Amino acid sequence: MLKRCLAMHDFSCVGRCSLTVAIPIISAMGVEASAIPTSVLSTHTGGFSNYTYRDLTNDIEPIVKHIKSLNTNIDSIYTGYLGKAQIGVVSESIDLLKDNKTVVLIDPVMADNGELYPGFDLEYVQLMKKYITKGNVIIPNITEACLLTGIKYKETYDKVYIESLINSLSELTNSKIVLTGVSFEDNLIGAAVKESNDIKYCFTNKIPEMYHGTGDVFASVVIGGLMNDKSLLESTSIACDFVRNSIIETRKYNLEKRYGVTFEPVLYTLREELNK
Ligand code: PXL
Repeated sequence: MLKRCLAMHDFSCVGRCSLTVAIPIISAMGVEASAIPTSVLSTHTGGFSNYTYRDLTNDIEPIVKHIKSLNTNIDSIYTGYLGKAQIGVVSESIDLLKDNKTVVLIDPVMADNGELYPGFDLEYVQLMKKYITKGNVIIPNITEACLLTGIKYKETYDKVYIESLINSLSELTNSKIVLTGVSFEDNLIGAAVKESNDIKYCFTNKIPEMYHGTGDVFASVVIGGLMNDKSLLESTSIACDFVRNSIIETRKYNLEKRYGVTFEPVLYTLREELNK
């Protein structure tokens, strides 16, 4: 049977991120993408102003109850950007919908480049700290890992620093950890993966440009890989290369970075990677 992934994120109408990234990527990887939009924004909040915001918190529970009543398979649940008031109900939704085989991937979306995103505060960080214990896999970037562990954010670091972040995260949750945005050399970037006791790394060529939504692209590929029975390390490696390929593609069009990466023309590479 085709696997089904339930993605719970906001829906940003313009500016590729969250559900407009998760649904096509998960689908392209041969996995059914179901989705619960937790809010609707006209654009994401990074680099746009005057965006609209419709909170759908009160719709989540009835949607989840109906889905539950269908007794259908939910092979994975993937959550991303959430509002403060939503973490509780999303956490309860996971409890209701999952069984002992469901993979729960939590991306603790709240910060990047040493700073919280607009609208997030330290109270949110505390809620996220508790919420990540629900995950089988968590996928923070370095800034998010620092906020969760209380370790000071650094722009230049070594392996000891990265591994102390991961080990401190392991004290907060039993989940597997993918720490994104790790770079020890100018020309390479990737992720550190802790599946059991040891920490492994995946790297790809670094393209020195920051686009919006690449964290969502990355995590969507990871859950797609896992749903294709790839290991966490293999899925992370596919994600690293896919983000790089998407950025290379995007540069051809010279678009504003806030519109996200032009991943659509390279979606086919995911099938190739899965068939390897
Ligand atoms: O890409 C993460 C994300 C998702 N959704 C919204 C955002 C952001 C990051 O800023 O603003 C609405």
